[in-house]
Amino acid sequence: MALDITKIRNVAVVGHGGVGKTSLVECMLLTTGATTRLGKVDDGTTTTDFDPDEIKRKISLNTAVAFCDYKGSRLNFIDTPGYGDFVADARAGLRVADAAIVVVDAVAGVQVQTEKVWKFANEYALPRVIVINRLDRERADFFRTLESLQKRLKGRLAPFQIPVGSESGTSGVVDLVAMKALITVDGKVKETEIPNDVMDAATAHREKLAEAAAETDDDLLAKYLEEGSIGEAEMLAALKKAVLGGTLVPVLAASATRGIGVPPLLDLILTEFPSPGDQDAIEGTDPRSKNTVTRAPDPKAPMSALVFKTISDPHVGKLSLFRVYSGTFRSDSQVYNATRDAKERVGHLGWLMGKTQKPVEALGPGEIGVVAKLKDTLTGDTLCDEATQVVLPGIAFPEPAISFAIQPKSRGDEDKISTALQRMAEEDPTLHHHYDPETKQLLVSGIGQLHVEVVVERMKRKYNVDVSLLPPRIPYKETVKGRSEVQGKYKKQTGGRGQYGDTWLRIEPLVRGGGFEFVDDIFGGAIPRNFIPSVEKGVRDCMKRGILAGYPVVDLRVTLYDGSYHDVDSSDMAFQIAASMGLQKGFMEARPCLLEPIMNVEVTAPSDNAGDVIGDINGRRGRIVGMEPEGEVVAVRAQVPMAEMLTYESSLRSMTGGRGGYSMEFSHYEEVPGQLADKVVAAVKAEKEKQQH
Ligand SMILES: Nc1nc2c(ncn2[C@@H]2O[C@H](COP(=O)(O)OP(=O)(O)OP(=O)(O)O)[C@@H](O)[C@H]2O)c(=O)[nH]1
Ligand SMILES: [Mg+2]
Repeated sequence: MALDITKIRNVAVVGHGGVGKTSLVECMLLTTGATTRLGKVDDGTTTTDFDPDEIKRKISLNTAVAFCDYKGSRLNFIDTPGYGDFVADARAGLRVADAAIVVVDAVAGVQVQTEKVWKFANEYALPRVIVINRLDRERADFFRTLESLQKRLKGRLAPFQIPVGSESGTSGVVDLVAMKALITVDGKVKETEIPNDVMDAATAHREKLAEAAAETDDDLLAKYLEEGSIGEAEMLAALKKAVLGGTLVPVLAASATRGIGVPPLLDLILTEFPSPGDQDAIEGTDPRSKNTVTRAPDPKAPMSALVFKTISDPHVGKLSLFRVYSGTFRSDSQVYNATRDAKERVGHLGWLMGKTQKPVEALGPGEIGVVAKLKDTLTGDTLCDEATQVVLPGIAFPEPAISFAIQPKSRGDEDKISTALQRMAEEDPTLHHHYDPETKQLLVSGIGQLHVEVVVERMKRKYNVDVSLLPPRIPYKETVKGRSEVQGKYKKQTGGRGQYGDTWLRIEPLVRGGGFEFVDDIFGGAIPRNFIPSVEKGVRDCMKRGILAGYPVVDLRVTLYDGSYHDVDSSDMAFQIAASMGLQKGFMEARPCLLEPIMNVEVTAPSDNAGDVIGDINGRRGRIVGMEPEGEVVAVRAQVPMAEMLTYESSLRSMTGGRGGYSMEFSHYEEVPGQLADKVVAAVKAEKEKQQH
């Protein structure tokens, strides 16, 4: 039997890195009796940070799901990573949730990723609650943080609780709806009267909450103005409407590691957050007719489910985490992957408790589950009945921003590496890889340096291949700024048949991005027609190999305007060699130069660091093209040579105390300034000589 849809809550836990999301989920699991002891991130014992890489680094790298049963309802928690490199997972988690818990740190307040996940939650119009966590820390301040939240996040915020005590003396919270204190002693929560020292603050904030509730409804407002108060039940109902409509965001106080503030959070999830049954039917596309179709959250509707996470493990195989949107998904059945037009055999379905699966016969609408060993299914795919097909809106993933070359530590591991990368890319849509024939390197691209480092570690642990990470070879290109006219002549007389080819070439630059043009300007048969393609081939091959420093030549026009031949000794090969010799000579006479890739870079940093960020970009030969203040954060847009961005991640981290973030993408090619170009050329020569010895 599938669960009762009105008794399900799917909640994504999101926020900046290290604010206590995983710890909060852990505490909710213990409080509801789903677990019997409180796991700790620092000991590597939490339910949702089970991956060995997570345990080692003490941060979440993947979305994980855990559930509990609380007061007769099923709560599914989607614990998402907070670090910028893994934010795609947070977005996918929000996509399948019906509501979000946005966790912020009581010292740091709003941070870069807080704003990012806030925007994602807006995109999916999710009701949400903010939890100000880590209140027991030194310098933690609930009210100051609340103020900064109010300034930076758009939306009306209202505390539903305020803390009792401060910093290490934080002992509990005041519930402003019931006007009671919940004090935590030895991990157990006791209901008491409101202590005197927080009474004034409690009364003032209760007043504000009552106002916020009253303002949702004209009748209620009239009553409030007349009587000066409204009852608890009325107030909760009014607040629920505002929370569901997204016009009000409750703010709660917590210390996840001390078990403070958690029971009221659980109650709020039950009373204020929607169940999947409250959602409208989801819209999708019928892949055959291309018509828009809808799927209602009804167990009798045709089945549809969206895969939001794939975990691949060499031992267990592939696990697909999904949410059912309509109908009933059954174990031991066959489903249809409408995104890829593929049938899938389904074995056992399960509920997820971190890494543990609890087998279940069937999953109804709104449920979150896992299935093992689907053949073709990837993250973002829709599974449905084959007879009633639908493709649900997928999940948008960010493009990689940084690339590294990787090199096997032992010879012959190349095949293992590509298998490993293939598998890892299946579970991580933000991981790309390709072989670059220009630099002869295998490139791995990801969202940031940490992302790629984690990939390399995972490759070693899961697939048993050890690779080293090289800084990527910058894909420079070569071109000319001037013109030249040269003779390329190849003549050889050794014993029997000789070799003879003779060409005259004109070399000119094309506009940036102009590529290559070959012009045949031979009149009167100076070179027979059948050898002209040989000349072009000789030129092209030589351009591919590079002349100045071994980088491909671009933006060039080569005109063949004269030459001579020999009846017996001329051949295809002789003309190829002659043309290549001519180009090499002519290229060097036409003011050759190097081109480098320029990137569009967008940095977000706290306004206080704007000066440092801009100074640093200037120091990297960057051009600032725009700057927009966004609250206390500033967004700086710039164009910077790729060669200067290789170490940016760690510089930005230290400049901004970890609060800055950036993204970049390729823009165009530009000439490398003379002195730097000389250095690049010299380095290539040195490398070549080293290889020859
Ligand atoms: N003092 C204190 N420490 C906390 C609290 N909550 C979490 N921590 C600690 O803060 C650190 C980060 O906690 P996590 O639960 O891993 O935070 P997270 O938000 O899941 O981090 P990521 O998933 O990596 O983004 C750990 O060392 C926790 O023990 C709290 O309420 N008080
Ligand atoms: Mg975490």
